[in-house]
Amino acid sequence: MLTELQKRKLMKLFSMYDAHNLGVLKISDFERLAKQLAELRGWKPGTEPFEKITSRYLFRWNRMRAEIKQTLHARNDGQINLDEWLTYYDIVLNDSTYEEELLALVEAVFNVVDVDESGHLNKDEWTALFRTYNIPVIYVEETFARIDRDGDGVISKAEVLSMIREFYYSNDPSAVGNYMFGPI
Ligand SMILES: [Ca+2]
Ligand SMILES: [Ca+2]
Repeated sequence: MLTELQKRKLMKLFSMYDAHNLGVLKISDFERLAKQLAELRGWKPGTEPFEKITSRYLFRWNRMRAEIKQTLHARNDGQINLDEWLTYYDIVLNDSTYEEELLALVEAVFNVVDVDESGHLNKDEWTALFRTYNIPVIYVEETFARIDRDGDGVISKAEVLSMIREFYYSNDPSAVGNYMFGPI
């Protein structure tokens, strides 16, 4: 069972996907996120990197739809509502075999957002991530400072992966990763 803290965080994540504030997610939300990420690099539809990041988001969409259908016996209405979203995460966060899959998307996103391919994210890149995911940029400064654990002024992939693990899994209200995308 998801804890209340986990639910808060997953609601935040849902809102990051729900760019048009409709309360339901559609495949177009997943496609749009991939497209906006590709635009950070100037990748056009039909190019290999564009199709690669898009296929990762479509894989996640299809995975969610399949789990929801199987668990809730929900008919395929082409949408994912909040209850279904939480049901999906209740399944995958309690199955350790999914951890690698969850983190694979994070790593792929990191690599796209690392526009100058320096191997880490600077504040401009972190800001671009927030814009892409519909997170108010007023939270850039405080989240950046918290996630930059070693204080070297940039966010490493290791820092992101350890924080996102806390975001998904931690039940400790004081865990820094809870707030990696701003208040929950
Ligand atoms: Ca960079
Ligand atoms: Ca750092």
